[in-house]
Amino acid sequence: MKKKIFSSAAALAIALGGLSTVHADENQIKINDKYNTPSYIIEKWEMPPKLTLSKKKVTEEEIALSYLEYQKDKLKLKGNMKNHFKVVDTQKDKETGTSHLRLVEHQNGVPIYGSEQTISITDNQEVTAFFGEVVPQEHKENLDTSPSIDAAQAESKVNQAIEDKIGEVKAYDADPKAELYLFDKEGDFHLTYLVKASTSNPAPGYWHYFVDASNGEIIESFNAIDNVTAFGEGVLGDKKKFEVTKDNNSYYLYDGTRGDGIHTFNALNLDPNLFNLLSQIFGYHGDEITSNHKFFSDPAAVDAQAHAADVYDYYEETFNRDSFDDEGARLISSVHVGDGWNNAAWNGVQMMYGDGDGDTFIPFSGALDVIGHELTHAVTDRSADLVYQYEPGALNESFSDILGAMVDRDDWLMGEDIYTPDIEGDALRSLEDPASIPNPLNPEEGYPDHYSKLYTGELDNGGVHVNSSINNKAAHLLSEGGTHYDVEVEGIGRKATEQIYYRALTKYLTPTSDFSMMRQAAIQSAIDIYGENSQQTISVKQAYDAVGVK
Ligand code: TI3
Ligand code: ZN
Ligand code: CA
Repeated sequence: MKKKIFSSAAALAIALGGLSTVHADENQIKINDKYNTPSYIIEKWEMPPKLTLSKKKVTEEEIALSYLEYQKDKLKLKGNMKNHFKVVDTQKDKETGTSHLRLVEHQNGVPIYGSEQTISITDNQEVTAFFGEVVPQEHKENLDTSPSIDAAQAESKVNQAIEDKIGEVKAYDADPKAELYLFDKEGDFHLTYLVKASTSNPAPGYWHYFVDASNGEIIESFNAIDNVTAFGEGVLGDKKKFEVTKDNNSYYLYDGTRGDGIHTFNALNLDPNLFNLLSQIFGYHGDEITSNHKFFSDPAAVDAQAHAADVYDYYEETFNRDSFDDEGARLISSVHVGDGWNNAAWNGVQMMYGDGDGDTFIPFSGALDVIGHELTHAVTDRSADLVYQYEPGALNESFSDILGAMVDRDDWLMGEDIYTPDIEGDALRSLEDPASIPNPLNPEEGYPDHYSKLYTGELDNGGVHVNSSINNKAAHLLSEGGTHYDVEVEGIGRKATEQIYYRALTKYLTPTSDFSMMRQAAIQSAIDIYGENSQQTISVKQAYDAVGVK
């Protein structure tokens, strides 16, 4: 026995804790508030010699149980420690020779969920550390430990609950398995079946359900999917970080941390019309995009995933909206739609991105404002639901441009990042100066910036991508101010502007709303938020006067 000169604190520790080798300066103990039992004990403890007299070499499990016996008052337990603890794992540390045992506390043979302990034993059979949580005798001795329902009943209950949540599960990745646990729900122990189930379709999940074994009720559930941050290079060669999921040893582009998830697929250059059909009718999105490491090498996919998360966060932070349906709907994107397809779209179910021909466009997911634009189409579908032609259609496009520009933050151009890679500074559309961009329906002119210049033909569903510019210009004037066709507008900034348009879209407008209703909805929204006589309300009227909308 190695002895030291005891400090008074060590002497006290011995007086309280009984006999064993104690090194004063190294001893530490922490007691948890919940049960008043140790969270950790650091000390050096050897098994008393009388117990080691027999010829047989003692096992590590025996040492651990003797140690627990020695600490049983602190652990607030009675009886044989063999009935309270089961060793579930032993790992021997090659360098130090120390064995690390993992134990689970039991009552009447039923494990207590979360009540686990680790005990470290050196190669000369000294216990050096205890960590964990122990539920004292008095909290567990009267618990009912015989189930009234069986495992199969619990499993079918959970199967139903998962399908209610994510839809029909055709095949589980591994059969759901029920295990009996005592589960502490807000301070009360319940005898439960923990059912774990793994799914990849229709939604990825590693589901954990606790089913009360006395009545079959689900008392707790969560999705313990393994989320990790991955990396990649975007379309513009910039470094991106985004959330993915680990499945066995491969990673795939599913972010389970936002709403019901963000998931990106590869459409394998399928024709846009065919892909659209398969997507809408069969729920086909393309191939899963996987990687063996945390680096993803498809720039279009990297940006689709990262930008969808950015737009999700924008809606959540700016409008407290949980995805496009405000109920966390999953954001699904497919990249590589078509062969050099020069467009992007929301098809009512998901986002579709072309790769561009490389000349006029590069892959559309590379531009944050494009993703903002597309997801705003989804928001519009779930709110004002503006019909996609003529004036309501132009407003539909305009909301996508306005909020897309807001997500992108510091410019008033649309698609500048993916448009004509060889030409600097140009864009598909400009909210600030629509007339500076050639009108695709009439290349002699720029986009209209006043109601008197409304395109009245039938191309492009009645000019939805062209007439949108009239409302775009009003939004720009409202935010930044300026004089337009001799009408002066005082700017109220982006923050107030986005709130006014979002409110108009989600609270006032309807499928057939036209420009004049848009003006009134914006006024009404400004009054709601800022008051009748506010500058914001006055500025809305000035902005619509300036573009000739009454
Ligand atoms: S829906 C949206 C997608 C997008 C957003 C694309 C932002 C780029 C940037 C969109 O505006 N698409 C454009 C679009 O569909 N069209 C217009 C119509 C005709 C006009 C257009 C303008 C396309 C300029 C290409 C270039 C179309 O292609 O049918
Ligand atoms: Zn659009
Ligand atoms: Ca932009």
